[in-house]
Amino acid sequence: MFKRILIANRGEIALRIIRACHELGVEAVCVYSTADKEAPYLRQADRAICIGPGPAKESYLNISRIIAAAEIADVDAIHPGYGFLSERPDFSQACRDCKIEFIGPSPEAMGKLGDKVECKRTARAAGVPVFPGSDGAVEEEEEAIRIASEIGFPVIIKASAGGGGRGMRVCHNEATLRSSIKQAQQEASAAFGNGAVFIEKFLEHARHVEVQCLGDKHGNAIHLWERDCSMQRRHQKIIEEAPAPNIDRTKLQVICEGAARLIKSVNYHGAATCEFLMDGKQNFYMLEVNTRVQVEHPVTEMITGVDIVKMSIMIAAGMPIPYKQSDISVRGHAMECRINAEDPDKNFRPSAGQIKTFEAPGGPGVRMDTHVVPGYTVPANYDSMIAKLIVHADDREQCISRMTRALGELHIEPIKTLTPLHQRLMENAGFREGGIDIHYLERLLKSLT
Ligand code: MV4
Repeated sequence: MFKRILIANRGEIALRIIRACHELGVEAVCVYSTADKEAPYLRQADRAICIGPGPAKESYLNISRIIAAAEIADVDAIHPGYGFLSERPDFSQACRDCKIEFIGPSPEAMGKLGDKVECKRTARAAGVPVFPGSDGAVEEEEEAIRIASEIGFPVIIKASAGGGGRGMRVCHNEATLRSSIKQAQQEASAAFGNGAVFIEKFLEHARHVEVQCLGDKHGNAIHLWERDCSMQRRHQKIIEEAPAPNIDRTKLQVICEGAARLIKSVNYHGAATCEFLMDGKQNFYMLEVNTRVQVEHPVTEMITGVDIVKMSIMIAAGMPIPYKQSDISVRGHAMECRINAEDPDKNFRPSAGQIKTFEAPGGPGVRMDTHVVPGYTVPANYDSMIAKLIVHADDREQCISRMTRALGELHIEPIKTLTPLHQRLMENAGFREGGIDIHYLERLLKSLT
């Protein structure tokens, strides 16, 4: 096992990784920007090193400063968490060049899965279903028209280097497709330094189901079943749950096994998530692979009992995954509400400032992942997520009751948070029936104004 790890992140995930380190008997070194210098989680670390000012580009996104801190602290490995540098092959490569273990995939595996065209090709080869569309990148207008006439409208143009909803265009007819293709290439080139775009069938009403996977350095790959993340707004998930409600388990098993096969086929090391869309007939199509630990990993931890962050560290240290696929069973139901410092009544405007009252819920089946304490000031520089409230119960109905109870115990003042929205959603009939799609929340919010 490593002696010392540097955590190239901040906030709740930095604290989550500190905790995993300490349970493994590993020292945790945090880096921080001046905007985070008073953050109390830094005192849980064995050492904290300032790497620059508040703007992320000058601190949490600055590879040379983070590597310098890693050299000064003499760490064996770096955990990137999520966001920031976590999906950057050049960061994984910089760690390799400095003989520091990157806790996550190799730059090669990351690059292969991060490129959507390449990822789709790899998925197809592994027998994982993807949307019908172009075989690779689309160069010419005529080629795009030919493919669209084969698969039928609507189609979606996506940037191969895009992801998380960036660089996409939906086309409902030949005229818009013709006028969009060159624009999409130019936009992708400007935004990602890679103008490659591809086309696939566009699915109007879909659920977002993703599969948690782990791969180790001994050729083992397993899945930890799925999560449903359909409750989202502008590509920001706000509620995630596991198992995904009202889906045939046999079908899910096929998809989960496919996801594990895919990450095995690229010799993947660490935690990965394969994202799928599901249509109204329970057909699945893979979208992309996230090559990191995700925000919503706790819901999977609650239903499987597997510590995903600990696993990511053990795998990087060269240890085999201590589970066979048949060891992974699902117990009960788990749900996560993201507590963002945003005002849901003011178009989700960020609500930064000092938190005076912070009372966290507790009791059976309740987990609160947060770095916030009373008196904490939410910096304006970063993501607005300040806590994740995760609950676990025997079934979905009891899980919703437990979440309702826990939300009632959560008091954060005077800043605004998503808490009242979550309380309404727990009472919402459509949500309670478990049949929501990726546009549900936006439709609901529109109907309320
Ligand atoms: C799609 C799609 C419909 N059809 N692809 C958005 C994020 C990126 N991962 C891919 N995305 C989508 N791809 C096809 N062929 C709809 C979306 C999409 C979406 C997907 C997951 C979660 C939320 C979403 C919100 C809008 C659009």
